[in-house]
Parts: sequence; C-alpha cells; structure tokens
Amino acid sequence: MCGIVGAIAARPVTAILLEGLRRLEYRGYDSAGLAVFDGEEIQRLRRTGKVQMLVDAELQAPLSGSLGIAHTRWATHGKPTENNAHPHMSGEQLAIVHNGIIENFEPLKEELVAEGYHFSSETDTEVIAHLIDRAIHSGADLQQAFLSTVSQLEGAFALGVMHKAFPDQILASRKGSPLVVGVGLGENFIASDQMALLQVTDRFIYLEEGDFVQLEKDKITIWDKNQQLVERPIKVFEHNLSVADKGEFRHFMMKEIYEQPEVVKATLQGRITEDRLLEQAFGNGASELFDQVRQVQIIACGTSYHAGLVAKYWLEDIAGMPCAVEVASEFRYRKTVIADNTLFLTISQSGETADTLAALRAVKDQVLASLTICNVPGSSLVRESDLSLMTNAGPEIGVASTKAFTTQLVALLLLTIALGRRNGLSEQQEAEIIGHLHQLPALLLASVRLDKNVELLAQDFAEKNHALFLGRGALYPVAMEGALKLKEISYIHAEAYPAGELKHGPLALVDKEMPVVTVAPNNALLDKLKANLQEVKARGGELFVFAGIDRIQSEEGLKVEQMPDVPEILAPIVYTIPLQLLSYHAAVLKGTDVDQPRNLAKSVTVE
Ligand code: HGA
Repeated sequence: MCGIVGAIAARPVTAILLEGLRRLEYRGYDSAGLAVFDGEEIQRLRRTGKVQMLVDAELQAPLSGSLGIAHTRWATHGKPTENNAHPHMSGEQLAIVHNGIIENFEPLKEELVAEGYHFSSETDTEVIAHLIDRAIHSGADLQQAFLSTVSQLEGAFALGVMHKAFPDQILASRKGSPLVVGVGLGENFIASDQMALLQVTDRFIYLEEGDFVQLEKDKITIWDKNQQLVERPIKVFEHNLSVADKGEFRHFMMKEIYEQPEVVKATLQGRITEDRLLEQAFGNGASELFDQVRQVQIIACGTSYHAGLVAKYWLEDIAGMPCAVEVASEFRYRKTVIADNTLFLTISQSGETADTLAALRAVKDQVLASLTICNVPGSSLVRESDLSLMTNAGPEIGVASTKAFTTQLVALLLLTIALGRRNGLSEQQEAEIIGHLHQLPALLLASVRLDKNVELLAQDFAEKNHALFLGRGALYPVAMEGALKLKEISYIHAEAYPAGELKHGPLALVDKEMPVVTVAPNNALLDKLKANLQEVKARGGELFVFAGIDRIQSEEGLKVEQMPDVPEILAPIVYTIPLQLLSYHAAVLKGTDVDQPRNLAKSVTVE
C-alpha cells in the first residue's frame, strides 16, 4: 500500500508534499521520494527508510518549485532500494508516482526494452513512465499520451504524472486504488487519502473508478472511464469524523462498527480487479513463495485467533490447503513439529502482540515463509515477517476489536484465493468469489442498519448472567467471537459451542435464564442447526437467531432477526456485525465502560 501526494500551486509545494507523506506513512514505509519542477528542471530526491530520512535529506539539499509529486512506498515489485523508490522518471522530462500493481508490466517492459528504453528500477511502475514518453515522442500531447497509456494497463493503480514540457498541470487517474482531489484556492492537490491534505484544504472530490483528472492551479477537469467530461461534487470533509474523534457516536466501538463497510473497501482496494486477485499485494516475492506452500500454520490471540479459525474452514474447503490454528501463548511454549513447506501466518491488529511475536521468533527458521495479517504498518510483526498484508482498517481505539476482525477476514479470504489458485481453484470460481467481495461493503451496510432491531433484542440480555452462542461450520468461530465480545464489554459470561456439541454437555445449562444466540445463514448445515434449536426450545431455553431470509420464523421462545441474503462464503463476515451490535447494546444497557472495559488493554504487548 503506497501513498501518493501531488500539488500544483502558486507557492512552493515541497513542505506540503513532505507533510502529506508524513500523514500517509501508515500506507508504506520502506522508502519515500519526491519530484519538484523548479521552473527549469524536474528535481528528484529519494531515500530508503522512513519519510523522516527524506525530510532530513531535503533539509541538506532543498528542492523548490510550485509543481510536485511525492510517494511513500511499500514494495510489491523490486526491493525497497533507492532506485526502486518513486517517483520514477522517463529521461529528465517526466516523473510519475504509482500506487498499485500493473499485472501486465512484463510484456510491456519487453516491448519497451526492445525499442531501446533503459530501465533503472525493478518496479512495474517504470513501464508507465516510458509508455507515456513513447506516446509523446510519437506526437501525442501529455493528456493523449496518458490516456492511451492507461488504457494499456491491467491491474490496479492510482497515478500522478508531471512533465517538464507541460508545467501547468498534473495528470492523475485511478482504477482499483484510492485517490482524492483536494480543492484549494488557486491551488489543487491529489492524494491517496484526504488525511494527507487536511493541512491545506478541507474540500475534496472523491474520484470514481476509471476517472482521469487534469489538475491545474485554478482548474480541475475530470473525465470518466468512458472519457466523457464529468462534474464530480466537492465535499467538505467533516473534521468531527476524524480518527481520533468519536464524531456523532457515543463510543469508539460503535463508530468502528459503523466504519466496517468503508474499511473493508480499503482492504480490497488495489488488491482485486473486477474478477481477479492481484496477489503481488502480499509483497515482493509472494507468488514464488506461495507456489511452494503445502500447509498453513496460523498463530494468533483473542479475536485474531477467531479470524484464523474461520480461515481454516476457507483454506481447507476452498483452497484444499491443510491448515492448523493455535493460540500463540500455547504454541510458543510447547515442542512443535513444523511440516515442510509450511506458511507460518500470524494475525494481529497491533502487530505487537507479545505471544504472537514470540511464536514467530521461535519458529521463523523452521518455516518456508512467514506472513502477517496486521493493521499497523511498521509494527514488529510486519518488520519481522517475510510477507505482510495490511488490513487497512485505520486506527482501532475501542479495546474490543470489531473492524480489525472483519478486515482480517477479508485479508484471509484473499489469501485463500491466492493459495487456492495453485490447488484447483478455477478462474471462474475465483471470479465468483471476487464478485461476491465487491458486494461485501453493501452487505455490511445492510447488516449495520439492523442496529435498532438488535438494540431491542439486547434488552433481554442486559439482566442475564450467562449466554450461549451457537454456530456450525465457519460460523462456529463467529459464534466464539460473539461470545468473546459479550464477555469483554458487558461482563456477561458467554460461551460458544458448535451447535452439534450441545447435547454432549452444555444442554444441561439451558433454561429460561440462559439466552442462546445462534448464527444461522442459509447453507447446507441449516437443517441440522434447526434441529439443534429445537433441542434448546424443548428445554425452555430462549433463542435469539440471526437467520437468512425466510428460513426460520419467529415463534414463542424464538426471536428471529432476518439478515440480508449473503453468498455462503461471506456469511462469517456479515453475520459478525449483529453479534458486535448485540454485545455493544447489552454493555450500554449495563452501563459498563464500553471502549475501555475493565482489566483489558488494546495492544497486548506483554505475555
Ligand atoms: N508496484 C509499485 C507500487 C507498490 C504499491 O502500490 N504498494 O502498495 C512498486 O512496487 O513500487
């Protein structure tokens, strides 16, 4: 996940670009660079490491100009070296920054090399610079050259381009990666995320897929994916919804529950096309490593452990990949047998979870490769793992994890596709799953909108001391996560069971004081689950069922909340939402400290 910033103004832009990079550093942190047109030449400065290295270098050799682009990189093609850092140039004329993955860069590169273009980096990005240059040399102006180049690119990108011979403009485009336009007075900007530009403007245009923009000092022109001129609305950024602010919400946890449709989009952005996974999103060398993987060992704690358990169902069922899941605090202290060609997968919101980190360190030398799914760039797990996939959920402040969990699940589904591809998952099946993932934000939104109904259900919980959660298949770990949420923030004792286990013991606990919550999407196990519900009803238990449309009806002792119709594969993600809402409302009714429940901490950096 790289970050890009661009500025065209009447004043010097270097400080604006550097501040923008600082604010985007959460997106990429292996190297950074900027290019500024000083009226005569494009001056470029790049450094490996943190943005601060670039800031220090610029202090030594200041760059000045009122047109510039900048980039903070998270390498997908080529190591994090200065040569691979962006901006990339074609000759002295043209500079480009790119966030994303160009899937067809190899044939394009071969073509350009055959025509005499020299490549100074290993990146996919550099082909874009030379393609634009080639089109200009055959008579196109910058705009035509940019458009014809973009039409040749497959994959995902957000791009910013400047050219010495066209110093009155920046061109930009997005497809599959985020990009916003910041609207100033006599100056305009682009960035991967509005946060990068809040220092200079609070007015933004949110570009749509395939949009192409010409940015001048006092003019913004936008064409849509069909190259038709379009007007996009300018929106004023609501500062009260910034990350460190609860905005209209009473608690961070609720804000974070509501953010899930948006952050899941961010997890997917730049990583999928309409019908395919871009597996370079896992980082440099991921594809070659994935080729060799024969099993997956997942290690995590708490909520992340539950995400791992869901992934086991997906990996074995869809990717045919043997998978073991264990809590880190157990794994690290026992003698373990690591099979050949094991991908060691850690999952952690903070990337600093002490037990998970210790488990990684203990076996790092024995595994084929380590991959972490994590929400904090630059964290220890990210630094110490061979590969990483960031969940892009943004800061999670509520101690009880919500959006980190659902974005972890999305990341794990992407991994399932990557490994499945090598194990019989057809292109058609992949396209189907990706199609479902495109629907996911809307499905999450529909579930979040059940809030008021779930609030009513919660009234039956607040007075209770215990609750049971049931699920089957990949919904069993979701039930575990629901029980954990309820425990964490409402202090109601809750346990989760695979529904088939009920009669092997927990049924003895069931009476009218023990609410039983069940997640019951329409799937092959639904009829079995319904039989389990009858077992509860027959013992006077009170059932609360989140169910697919029209499959289970409310009746005495059985309250059904109808969920949106979801593809089976997405059910674990979508059905998580009502359980989060249920625990939230139960806790609010009980009057507990929702965001900072007693005895718990957000980032468990001690064992
Ligand atoms: N493929 C480019 C950009 C990387 C990126 O967007 N990462 O998220 C590179 O490797 O430089």
